Amino acid sequence: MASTGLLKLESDAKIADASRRLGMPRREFLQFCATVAAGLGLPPGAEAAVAEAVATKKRPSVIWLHFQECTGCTESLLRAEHPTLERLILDVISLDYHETLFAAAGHQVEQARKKAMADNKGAYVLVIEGAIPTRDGGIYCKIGGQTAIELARECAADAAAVIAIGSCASWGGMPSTDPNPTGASGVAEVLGKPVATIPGCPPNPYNFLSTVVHFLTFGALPPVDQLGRPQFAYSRLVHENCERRAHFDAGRFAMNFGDEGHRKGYCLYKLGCKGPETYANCPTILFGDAGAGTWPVGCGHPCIGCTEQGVGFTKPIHMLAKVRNVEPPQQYPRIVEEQGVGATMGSAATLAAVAGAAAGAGAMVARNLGVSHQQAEEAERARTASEKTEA
Ligand code: FSX
Ligand code: SF4
Ligand code: F3S
Repeated sequence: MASTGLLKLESDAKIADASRRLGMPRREFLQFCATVAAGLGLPPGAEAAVAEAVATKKRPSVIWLHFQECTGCTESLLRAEHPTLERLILDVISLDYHETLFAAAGHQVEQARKKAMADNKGAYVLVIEGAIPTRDGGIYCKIGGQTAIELARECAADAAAVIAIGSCASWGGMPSTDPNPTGASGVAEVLGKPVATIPGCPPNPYNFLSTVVHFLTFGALPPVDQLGRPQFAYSRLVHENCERRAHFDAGRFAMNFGDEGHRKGYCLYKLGCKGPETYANCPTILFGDAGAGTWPVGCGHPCIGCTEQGVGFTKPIHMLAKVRNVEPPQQYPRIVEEQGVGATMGSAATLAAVAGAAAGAGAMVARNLGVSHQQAEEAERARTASEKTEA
């Protein structure tokens, strides 16, 4: 436990109640709050405020609309490997309307939405998943007789905050791919006002949870960039924190899927990795709490730029990325790294708490190269030798 504020809370009755409600040990609950606070880039001490807010504040009512999408955003929230995440998400919010998760259907559900909106007028959070078709009067997506345009406008009118979750809702995403027959558009464009966006296809559930926890703790959404993306999650290029970055700098590239460089974990730039022009914290926080390597590049696939308008679903996968802020060097230094362990949300929290890191603390965690070039060579030699022995 890194902070004295959290240590004091360990024996607090409110925290005990919240831990019981969530079915997790108190310490785990507090550590998770510290992790979220660090991921948000909050200053030291804020983790106690986050824990108190999650434990005691009235859960904000959330109206969740689905338009043009694959429901992957919802699936990624609910299918997280670690049960804590989905439990926390469902505990910190009161999900009063969600078409996928509601057991009821039809008029009953529409009434539930209207009631939640009336009961929480001006205080509910509207989450929109999916793009909004705008062509031909918006007829390509209708729910309960209303177009997605009408529903989005009606529900946004009395919302305290609007969050566009996923790339579809953020900027059109996959449904807006050329020639975009339905005129699929992002939420901000249709509402004509800025909204918070959490792009990604699907987006990382931690980024949604952290955004909601910020709202719960401070009554406002976290600071965002000019595209509405929370700065704590989208201020760094994937390329800046990628575990294969040392290979990029040293000029070691996979040239084909399955070739020697690919098997050794070399940089995927020449296979079309869009990490150098995509802003997201994927390599820092990973996906699904399932351990090291659980993100696209970690699994050996180039980043397709799923968070980035103009890159994901627009640029062909094999096309070389524009290297935004670091040009490839003319000469490559020899780099020999120690074996790294990789950063997790937990280690980001510890680092932030110890160092008192400010904005983007989570994203600033530089990951060591998991396996150095030398070690990769040795592993390859050992693998070849054992294959020969088996044969
Ligand atoms: Fe799918 Fe969501 Fe992609 Fe879109 O995520 S994972 S198509 S961003 O709106 O459901
Ligand atoms: Fe990682 Fe892709 Fe950058 Fe290579 S190009 S270092 S694989 S983000
Ligand atoms: Fe998407 Fe690239 Fe992250 S494809 S999930 S932004 S690594």
